[in-house]
Amino acid sequence: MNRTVSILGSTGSIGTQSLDVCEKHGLKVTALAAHSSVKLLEEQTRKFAPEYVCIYNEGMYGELKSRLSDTSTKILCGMEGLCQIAALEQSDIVLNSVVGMVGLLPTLTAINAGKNVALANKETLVAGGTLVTSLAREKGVTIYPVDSEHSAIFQCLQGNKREQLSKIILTASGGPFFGKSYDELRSVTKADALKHPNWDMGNKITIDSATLMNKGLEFIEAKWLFDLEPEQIEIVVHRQSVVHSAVEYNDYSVIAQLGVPDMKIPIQYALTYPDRLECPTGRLSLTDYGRLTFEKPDYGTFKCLSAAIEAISRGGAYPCLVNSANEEAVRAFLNDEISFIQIGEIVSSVLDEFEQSEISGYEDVMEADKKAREFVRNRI
Ligand code: MN3
Repeated sequence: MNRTVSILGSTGSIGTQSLDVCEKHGLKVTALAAHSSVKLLEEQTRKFAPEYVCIYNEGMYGELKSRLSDTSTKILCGMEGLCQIAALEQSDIVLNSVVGMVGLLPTLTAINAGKNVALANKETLVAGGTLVTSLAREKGVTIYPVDSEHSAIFQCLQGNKREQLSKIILTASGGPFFGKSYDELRSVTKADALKHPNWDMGNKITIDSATLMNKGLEFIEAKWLFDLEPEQIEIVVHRQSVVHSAVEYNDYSVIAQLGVPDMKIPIQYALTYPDRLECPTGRLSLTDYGRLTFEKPDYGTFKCLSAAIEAISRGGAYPCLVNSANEEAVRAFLNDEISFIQIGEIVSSVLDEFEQSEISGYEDVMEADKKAREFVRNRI
């Protein structure tokens, strides 16, 4: 396939799988960026020979430069490098799979440069939803969702009239603690939380899946991507992760997208849209599964989920505040500074702590982000 791609976050789980897709279908990789995994970034650079690479962690710039001194790849670093890669003239599509709020500025930069974006960085839309969607409309660029649920919805919208959509059904695996009571969650350890039943992902998103914050972030992401009211989004726990999400139209016809739980399918569709090419995941066998189940989420136990929905219903800076508070709380949990249930307590408390404020520019997002992180650090 004749398409040129830049990949931000190339050494992470989505990044490495994206490179597999590029290799399999002959997409040209023109730029790679990683946070701090110098060794893997070097390997990727040798294999794909991009024109540019960027290491976000500036302290590792020297090491990367010496490792790649025998190549012709140009080496960049920091946020400036990330943004330079996001706006490269020669790329047709920018895949953003950076972890966290850091991904927002590169997304805005790519859109501003008229690039289509394959978006795997959910914090981009959670924190800067208004900014990102209005800029994308203005620049006439498309955001292709990489997240499996949003890719499913995007796929279910193909060939139908958007204005006849009545709601979406966002499926959730329920994470490793589905069915547990709030009291039972008190004794959860880091090792328990890092085990996910269906998906193999990075640490941050695995914890977010255990707290169901991930589904809360996806709820907000869906609202922005598909221009929905919060009331039009229903979350359904579906333990098998086979139905990746569904949409309901005005005639109550429900269309779902199904597949094996493997991120390669949505990654590939985002990169090769509208083509559907062979994917190395293998076929879905419904009879191997036999039964698919659907249940309501437990909003009382999984406080992060209810907090995220409340945040987007209130609007303004609240989604950004809960997201940043969550990033800080997850970091603290992974550093053994707080317990599992404290993540939910901290994220919910942001809703009581902060007054309503509006987001009218990038600075407002940064300001809200800073305030939320300070608030969390002071509580730990
Ligand atoms: Mn997902």
